[in-house]
Amino acid sequence: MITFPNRLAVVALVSLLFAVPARAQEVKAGDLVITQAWSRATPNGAKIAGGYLTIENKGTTPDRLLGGSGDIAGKVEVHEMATKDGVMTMRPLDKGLAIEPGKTVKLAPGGYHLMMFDLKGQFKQGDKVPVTLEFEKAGKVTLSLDVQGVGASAPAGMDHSGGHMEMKK
Ligand SMILES: [Cu+2]
Repeated sequence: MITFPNRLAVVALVSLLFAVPARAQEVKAGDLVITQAWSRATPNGAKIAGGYLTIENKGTTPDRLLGGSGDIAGKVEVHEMATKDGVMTMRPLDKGLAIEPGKTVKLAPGGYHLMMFDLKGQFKQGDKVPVTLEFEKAGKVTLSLDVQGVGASAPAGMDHSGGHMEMKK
């Protein structure tokens, strides 16, 4: 016979197993709708990680993603990545990333991304890492990044710890 608390434990375990990748979080901030916020598991001792998300501007005025913050990182910046002369380069967007009205901007591996520096701990698959984003108009928005596996959606050689990366100031 299964007692009630045990049954609860089984239900909790099952929902934990199946809930991780399935339910995409949707966060609204003013006219902005943010979905698919995720990151990747980091190697032990890693000090940097990328963060990815999709931002839709349903309003009629432009907004800008200026940066972010979080307890998990000493610093959170908005970066742009591009290939120049066969070398992957990335640079911080000092003026932020424009989110034009009626448009959807995707931060994804190989393009725009959040860059988290000075990590306070390891990201493990299944973790939900809270970060606070700062927009020029929508203000501060807290959401959590769903941590995926180490190689998730990453084209080869595009991770930040790779040897082909150059930091541009
Ligand atoms: Cu970067």
